[in-house]
Amino acid sequence: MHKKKTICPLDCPDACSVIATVDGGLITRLDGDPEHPFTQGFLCKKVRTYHHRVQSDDRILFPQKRVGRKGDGRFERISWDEAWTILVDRLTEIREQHGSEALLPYSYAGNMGKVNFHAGDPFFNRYAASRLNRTICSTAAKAGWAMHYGANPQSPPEKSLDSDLIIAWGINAKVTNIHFMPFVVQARRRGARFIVIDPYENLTAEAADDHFRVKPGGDTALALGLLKILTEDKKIDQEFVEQYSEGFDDLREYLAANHLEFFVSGSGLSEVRLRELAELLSNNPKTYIRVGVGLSRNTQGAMSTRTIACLSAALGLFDGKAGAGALLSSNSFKLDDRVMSFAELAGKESRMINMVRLGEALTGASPPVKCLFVYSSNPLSVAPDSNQVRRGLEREDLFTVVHEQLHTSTTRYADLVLPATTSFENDDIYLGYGHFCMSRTEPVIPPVGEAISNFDLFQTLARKMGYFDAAFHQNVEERISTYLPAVAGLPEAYLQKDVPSGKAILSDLHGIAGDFTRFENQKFRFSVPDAKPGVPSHPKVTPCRELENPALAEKYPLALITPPNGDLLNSTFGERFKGETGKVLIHPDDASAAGISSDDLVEISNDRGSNIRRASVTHKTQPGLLVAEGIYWQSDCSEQTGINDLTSQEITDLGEGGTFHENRVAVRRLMKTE
Ligand SMILES: Nc1nc2c(c(=O)[nH]1)N[C@H]1C(S)=C(S)[C@@H](COP(=O)(O)OP(=O)(O)OC[C@H]3O[C@@H](n4cnc5c(=O)[nH]c(N)nc54)[C@H](O)[C@@H]3O)O[C@H]1N2
Ligand SMILES: Nc1nc2c(c(=O)[nH]1)N[C@H]1C(S)=C(S)[C@@H](COP(=O)(O)OP(=O)(O)OC[C@H]3O[C@@H](n4cnc5c(=O)[nH]c(N)nc54)[C@H](O)[C@@H]3O)O[C@H]1N2
Ligand SMILES: [Mo]
Repeated sequence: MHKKKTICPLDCPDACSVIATVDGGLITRLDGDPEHPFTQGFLCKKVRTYHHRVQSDDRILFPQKRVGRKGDGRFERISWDEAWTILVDRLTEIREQHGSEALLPYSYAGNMGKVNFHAGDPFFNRYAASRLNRTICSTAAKAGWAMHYGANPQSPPEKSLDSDLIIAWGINAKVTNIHFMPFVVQARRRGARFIVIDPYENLTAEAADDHFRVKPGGDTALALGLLKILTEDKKIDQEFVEQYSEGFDDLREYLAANHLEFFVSGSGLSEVRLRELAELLSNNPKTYIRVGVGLSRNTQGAMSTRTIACLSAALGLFDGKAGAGALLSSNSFKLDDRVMSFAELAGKESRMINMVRLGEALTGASPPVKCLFVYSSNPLSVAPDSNQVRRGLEREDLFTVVHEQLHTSTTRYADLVLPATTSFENDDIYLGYGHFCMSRTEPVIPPVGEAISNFDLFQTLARKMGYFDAAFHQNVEERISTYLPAVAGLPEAYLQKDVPSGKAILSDLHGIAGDFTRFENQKFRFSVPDAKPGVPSHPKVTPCRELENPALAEKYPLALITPPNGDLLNSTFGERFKGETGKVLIHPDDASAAGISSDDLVEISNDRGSNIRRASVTHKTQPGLLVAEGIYWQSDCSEQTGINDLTSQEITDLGEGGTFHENRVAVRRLMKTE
């Protein structure tokens, strides 16, 4: 028996260091690493049992080809030799007959290791395939934030230890950033207040001192209302504004030109509550705001993070004082991911397809997509408008390859399924985006069955396709060595000596993070006139396209948000809940209007599709708002839909992100339970 450290590969800000106990070649136990400053010795409930997934009977052990109809999920085992032959023949034929852009790669965050995340990029560039715009998660939030704050490193989470007020804004930290919570607990022991700003009382709000129930998409109005009160009461940090920022006057003029009532009504809160929050902020210069991506998943989502960045700056939270700060995504190391992608192999720039619009791409792109190559993603469940994605995947003339660890909702539509290793079987490097550490990892166990990593898949495929560029001859070690010099913030010592697997390396940028007094030649920009045509230069209330569409509101009276729950990581672990509908929270007023009681099966629907869930009638949500947590898989019988049958392919105001939390729907009771 021995122990070995690795890093959790899941897409989560915490990027935990995990201690695996290995006995007889099998992982028998996983624990959080007490030496990692953010993991602090504990794991979330999903990852404590992750080894059961790694060693599950459901693992795909060999390449397989489809024998039934698309969607049936019937496959037969083939050899890797046959798999390579099929791949090379089909990819060559598709390029000859339809051009290289007929190939669309589709990948996201099944594995956040830098090597494996980007492993396909050089191959697809060399083939000159359509490029995938990977916008499904946080591009809107980040684009909004960066417009005013720049790409500077943001306030480290440890700063909250000295805070008097901690705000979780649009983030369900107890579920999605659980290792932030010990900091909150410690600060509260010292007397700090912890508040949550969220449309519903999520698990984090339940544990907080107060919950401000903003309306979905109402954050811009809320933050501007707060700014108006604070500016007029002379409670903003004048010194920071004068010395370390520019453009505040434009914003001040806009605030003065609008009545407080305008912002109050846009926020969904009462004026009394807004003033309470303004008072809390002005009484607590040591405020730390943890900003989530949840508030950016609507058509004005980037504007929300823009406004919160501006509010934080006006409060002086970026002047380096103890206990003050705001964190959306740490930017702990400055990276140049292009080094991993080998863009120069492409020759020409091929067309870009937004991953949020996969449904559209598969059913209507011109020239058409003829091959979809999926790895590290489960698009049938996670991409919006699943109905259209499914119609695309059903196309007989589409050749679909899925490289996966176990059969998912998407593999059912594959022509070729290839076995993928898990991170426990790979080398990689990982960077946390909710803290300031990075780590190297080595395999904990050998590959299971005939599984290969993303990296080995694309290196081998490239050579079989006759690509002999230097990039395709690198091993993982060499790929990492190409990359590391492009990583700013990496301690010099790291490059010179061996660092053990899973050990945390703290970024050199940690000391200056979140502190404009220490950024060279950088000012916080409250107003950015030259950003992009059509984008307001300073924060401004602008309506959400679907939620605030009056014609739609008449037909579909309720709003729906679809945030994660604690059992799933996006759709990963869906295999543990096959056939599960998931719950939908509904306010008692809406429930009684529709004759719905708790535990009734209800159908939620709109023009895009429908999804059946079990009702939970509760004051945790607000009137007019349904909350459906968790992306459960569509079941093996194709009748059972997923939550993304209801979500739209509309994109955000900046960053071209997904709008998973902006949906108009209707709801009806299906049957009474005994
Ligand atoms: N257990 C678990 N952890 C996860 C994930 C998971 O699926 N499960 N997913 C991971 C991934 S990929 C990501 S990107 C992160 C995402 O994690 P978060 O940053 O927490 O984002 P979301 O979970 O989308 O939403 C967070 C909260 O935003 C709220 N929200 C929705 N609309 C609005 C709004 O208009 N305003 C405000 N103020 N709040 C709003 C939702 O109600 C929800 O409570 O979590 C990661 N961690
Ligand atoms: N309704 C709704 N939809 C959402 C969201 C939401 O809040 N609401 N959140 C969105 C967000 S923030 C995100 S980030 C996306 C996430 O979307 P995805 O990145 O697709 O995430 P997962 O559902 O976790 O699927 C990852 C798949 O990759 C596989 N995998 C893991 N590691 C590897 C590997 O090394 N190689 C290969 N080949 N496969 C691997 C896993 O088995 C899993 O099936 O979902 C989005 N979809
Ligand atoms: Mo995400």
